[in-house]
Amino acid sequence: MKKNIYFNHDGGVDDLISLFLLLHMDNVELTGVSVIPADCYLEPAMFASRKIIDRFGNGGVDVAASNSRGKNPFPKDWRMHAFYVDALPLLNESGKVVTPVADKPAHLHIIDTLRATEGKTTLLFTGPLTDLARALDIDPTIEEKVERLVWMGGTFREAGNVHEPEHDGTAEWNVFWDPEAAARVWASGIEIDLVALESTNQVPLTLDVRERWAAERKHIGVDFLGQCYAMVPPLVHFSTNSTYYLWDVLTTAFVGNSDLVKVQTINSMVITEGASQGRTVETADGRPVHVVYDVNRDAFFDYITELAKKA
Ligand code: AGV
Ligand code: CA
Repeated sequence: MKKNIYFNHDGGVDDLISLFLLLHMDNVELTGVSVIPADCYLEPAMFASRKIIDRFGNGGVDVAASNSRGKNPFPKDWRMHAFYVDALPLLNESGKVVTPVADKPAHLHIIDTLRATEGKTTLLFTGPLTDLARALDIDPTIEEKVERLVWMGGTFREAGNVHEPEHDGTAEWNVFWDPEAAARVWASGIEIDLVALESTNQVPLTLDVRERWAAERKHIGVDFLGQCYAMVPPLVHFSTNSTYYLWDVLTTAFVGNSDLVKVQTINSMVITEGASQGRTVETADGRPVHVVYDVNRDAFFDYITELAKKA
């Protein structure tokens, strides 16, 4: 049986690769896609998403643009990545874009798509939760149509990945961009699976991975992985602020194959104010979230590379 998946992403290299991989999972029925301009610019991320669906999908899915705005903006350098993916010759060979833009903004598209889909849907979010928070405010009854939320976000470690003035470094970026949105979703009854930095730290982009994709580039999908991951900095000597991990790709792989990881339930809350805003913390009376804290790295890279070979 296929699982219904609705995918909301924010146009980073790993967000767009996630979309590509979802289109190749036998056990996934992709019901809708939306793009939020958090770690991207909206136009190139919309075009890249539609072109990826054109090239690798088989129709029937549209892409909604978000009009949500965050509290703490992403660095411009990172937001530029969507332009590079959108410009890849592989995605522009046909000279046209067929996949339609939805006639509603993302948060309303979520409501409509959940309602129009038979049964329940798993929400896969690889950017901030703003569109889901807004959807819940407008129509809280959509909760009954949600199987669970799988989110790339948060960490329960001392060290997050936000290195910004006026912040203490304890937050993960997708929470930090809009902490109130995360708190709103925490206040809902939706089951949450959190692919946190605990596990994504174990899947940095490294040179051996790049070399593997280069060696297997005769497969067009593996070449696509290699071309995309040529745009972002790998981990070589030590991790810097710009070092790239396969954050969202791990989250998406978890949707396709939960055997790759280990999960633990933690009661938690989201800090929305002050120097730790965007931090997720464990508290005894907090709401339970299922935290992916460990991954079989080799099995993960094998899984995504094999998926890419289906392209
Ligand atoms: O915090 C990880 C999230 C993921 O959804 N994003 C990137 C992934 O798409 C933000 C981010 C943190 N560090 C980054 C990020 C970096 N060095 N480059 C680009 N984006
Ligand atoms: Ca992302």
